[in-house]
Amino acid sequence: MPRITEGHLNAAPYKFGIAVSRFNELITRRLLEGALDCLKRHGADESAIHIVYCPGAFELPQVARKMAAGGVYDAVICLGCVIQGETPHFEYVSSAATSGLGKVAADTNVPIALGVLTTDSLEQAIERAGAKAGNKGWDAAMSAIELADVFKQLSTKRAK
Ligand code: INI
Repeated sequence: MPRITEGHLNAAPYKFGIAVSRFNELITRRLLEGALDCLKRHGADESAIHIVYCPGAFELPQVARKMAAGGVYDAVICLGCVIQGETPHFEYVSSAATSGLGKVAADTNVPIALGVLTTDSLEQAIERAGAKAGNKGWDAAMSAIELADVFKQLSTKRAK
């Protein structure tokens, strides 16, 4: 019989950091609403959630690293929106954000949830921020709850 570890989707025991960028605020506000709704519906207390704003997606890894390094949060949820066409730097900003956040997760050993939309158009972003394609902020919060619990279980010694 294999030993199986699965995250329980109960947010109540955990503290969450949320880093959210202001660029494309119309969208990121909705991602934040989705993430907060998910955390609260899964039992998180408002006092266990700390929201930190930053200018754009490029800054998300910097804020996430600072938050993760403090040792306070069981997971950090990162929310942003990069839309192609708005900038010739699309590839640069989106890959700096995503690969930067991956590096933060690996370096700090704190679960980092990626809720950064990278879309071709504003319309696509709206669809993924609470319209017909769900809300990626909600999805990122779900990942954070699951990973917080998996990490807790993996770091708890058990009798053999
Ligand atoms: N930041 C975003 O979050 N999304 C974008 O689409 C975007 N565009 O289009 O440029 C963007 N740029 C700002 C960037 O993230 C930094 O905040 C800025 O370069 C200052 O460091």
